Amino acid sequence: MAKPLDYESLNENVKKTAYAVRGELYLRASELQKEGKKIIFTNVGNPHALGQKPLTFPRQVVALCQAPFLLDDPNVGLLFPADAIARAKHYLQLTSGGLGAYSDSRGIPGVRKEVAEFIERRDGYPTDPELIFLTDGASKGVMQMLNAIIRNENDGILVPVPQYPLYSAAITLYGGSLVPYYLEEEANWSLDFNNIRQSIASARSKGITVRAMVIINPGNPTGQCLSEANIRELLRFCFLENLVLLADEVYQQNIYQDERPFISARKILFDMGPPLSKEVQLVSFHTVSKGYWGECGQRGGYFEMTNLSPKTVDEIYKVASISLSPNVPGQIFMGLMVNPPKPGDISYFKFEQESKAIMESLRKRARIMTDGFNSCRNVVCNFTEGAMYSFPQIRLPARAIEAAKSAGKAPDVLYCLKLLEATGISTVPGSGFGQKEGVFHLRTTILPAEEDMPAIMESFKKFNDAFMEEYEDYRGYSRM
Ligand code: DCS
Repeated sequence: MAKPLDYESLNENVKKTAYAVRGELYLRASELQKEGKKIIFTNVGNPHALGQKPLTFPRQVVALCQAPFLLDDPNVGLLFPADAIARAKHYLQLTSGGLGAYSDSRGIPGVRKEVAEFIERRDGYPTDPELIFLTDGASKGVMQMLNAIIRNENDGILVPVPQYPLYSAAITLYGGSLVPYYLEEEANWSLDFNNIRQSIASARSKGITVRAMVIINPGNPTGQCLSEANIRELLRFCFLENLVLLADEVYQQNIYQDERPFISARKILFDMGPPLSKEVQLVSFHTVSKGYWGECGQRGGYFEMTNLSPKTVDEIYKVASISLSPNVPGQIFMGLMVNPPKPGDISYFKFEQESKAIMESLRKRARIMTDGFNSCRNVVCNFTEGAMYSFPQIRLPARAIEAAKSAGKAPDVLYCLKLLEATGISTVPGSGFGQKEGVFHLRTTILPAEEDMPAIMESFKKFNDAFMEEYEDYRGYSRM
């Protein structure tokens, strides 16, 4: 008889869950690395792993919080600037026993207040710290909300395709149904409401109750920044269709063009006024993992809830309490991110200098990468307007598609595996994010060091053009 934790008797939802960012390509890359091959890990948006240096000020503050005895050292002022010392004392006072103690399950009240002040400065509308929960990265917040929404397999969540697989994975894990809506690649990955209406209608005809809609803005893996008009229409749509909007805004600092600055869904909702501003349920997510912080390993995040009833907030609090407390150092990083040094502070100049240098370099890298892809045979790529990724479409020759079929692999997986073997560049095949039938992509981050970028793109081009040479024949390509 199978034991409870034997593979055959595991929870089926666990077995069904797929997460491509650490999938087949990643495993093969790790193997090759063990064999001594140099791998360029562009499969995960993990900036520090690719050499990005941490910002000085937040690390000084957290170092002091972690080692509070340094604050009693008479030489502390020689090692740390006075504003970092003051801020460390501020956070230590907000905790009940320092970084080694659990906090409230929603996070430290004083940090939630700093987040609320940030949201008000950003949007021009106040919020209540009681509606903000701190989490271990945005991922945990997304999972908590999906868990609260999904009741059974007939509950549907509208998710953009291509999407970041956290959504597909968590929906499967909680036993709900993913209802895909396709982003329009030809229109720079924008939302097409006719298409969304069709998705909803088709789900309903199968007995699915569509309850929530996810947007990722700026987009992962697609890199687009949604226009204000698009988000307004989206909010109207959620209002009419009675959907809670889950706004994944973790890349709000990562903007590489000036035409469409980031505007939060929450600001647009309040700008629209009643009845929408009082009715549409919205949960917005943010993190310390992205932006010029890139502090992925610290696991800091928050979500903010708009138009949720106090009884619902209490239930979400109760469930958060099962995990006792989000990671406390992560909470302090969040406090620092939403409340960085201000003009006049001792650390302001250095902080500005460091953060601007990172942003300017990311902007250049976004350009080098998109231009590089567009210079390759049978590759087309929208400009990375925001976030951390490039998502080129690869027009695969019919013969390459056949070769993949006979190897029992998806065609884009075959392409990415060959790319990895030939160049060491570790990407994620588009099929891991979802894409239209018969169309192929790959995702790479724009995070390798700026000085390494031209060589990486050259090596990609060399591989791609040779691949096309090898597989092209008279029968044509996958469609655009
Ligand atoms: N939402 C989106 C859209 C993301 O891309 C990520 C991480 C998260 C949420 C969760 O991040 P944290 O839990 O760290 O806050 N992106 C992954 C990716 O695609 N590559 O690296 C990580």
